Amino acid sequence: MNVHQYERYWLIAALVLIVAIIATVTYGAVGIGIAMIDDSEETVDPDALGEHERFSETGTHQVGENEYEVNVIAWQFSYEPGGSPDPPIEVPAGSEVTFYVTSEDVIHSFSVVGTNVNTMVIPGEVATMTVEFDEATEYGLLCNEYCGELHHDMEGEIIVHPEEEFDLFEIPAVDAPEQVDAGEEAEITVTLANERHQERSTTLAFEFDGDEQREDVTVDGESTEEVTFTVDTTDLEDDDYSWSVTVEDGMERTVDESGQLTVGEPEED
Ligand SMILES: [Cu+2]
Repeated sequence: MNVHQYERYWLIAALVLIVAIIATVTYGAVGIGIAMIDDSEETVDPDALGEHERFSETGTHQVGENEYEVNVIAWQFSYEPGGSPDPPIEVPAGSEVTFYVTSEDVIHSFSVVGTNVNTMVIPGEVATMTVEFDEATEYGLLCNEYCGELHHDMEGEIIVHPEEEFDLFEIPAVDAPEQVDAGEEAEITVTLANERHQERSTTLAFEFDGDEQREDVTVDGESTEEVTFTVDTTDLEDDDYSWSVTVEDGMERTVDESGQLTVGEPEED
């Protein structure tokens, strides 16, 4: 069969186009790391996130030298953490961060403004993304899926701190008496946990009845230190006094605990 030369050119051009289209679609689907959320991995019960191993501990956790995991719950109409009333998501620069995001109500999205981090967040499913943050900066967080009447208010923030300023302090326990007799000393022992893998230093500020005591503490990586503050009640009248203890970490995060101390006989109701 004789095929005209021009016809042959057109046949070849059409074949090249078909191959190019298939290659482009395949690359877009699997080559650049875009994935659909599916239930082949972890599924969660959106009504019981408080009991879930991962989502009962929302926030940033260090899992390796420079590796962190951030667990986030999206809800109508904010992110926990990330959006109000929760604090922003905070991670250190020079780190590799894996986000695990789920929803407790309807479909949302987790989109980091100005980056290609953008995923749908589906109740029952866990969206997972690993991102490298090289520099200290701030990113906005947005919901791109219409999720209800206050969808336009659904936003948050990711703060990337300089590595040397990044702390993960917690106060897991405070041992404090509820009552002391007038003239006695009261000892308040604060347990400070450093959840970073590196040794970190900070200052604990203890406030009692308007007086402040400060104590510098250094805590090894992944361990705790106990700091005891002593209150002298000699010059105090019988009354209820409140105390608070605050960790002054390198960030604007406020980690604190507070309580009450009764000096003298507790008042009868
Ligand atoms: Cu939303």
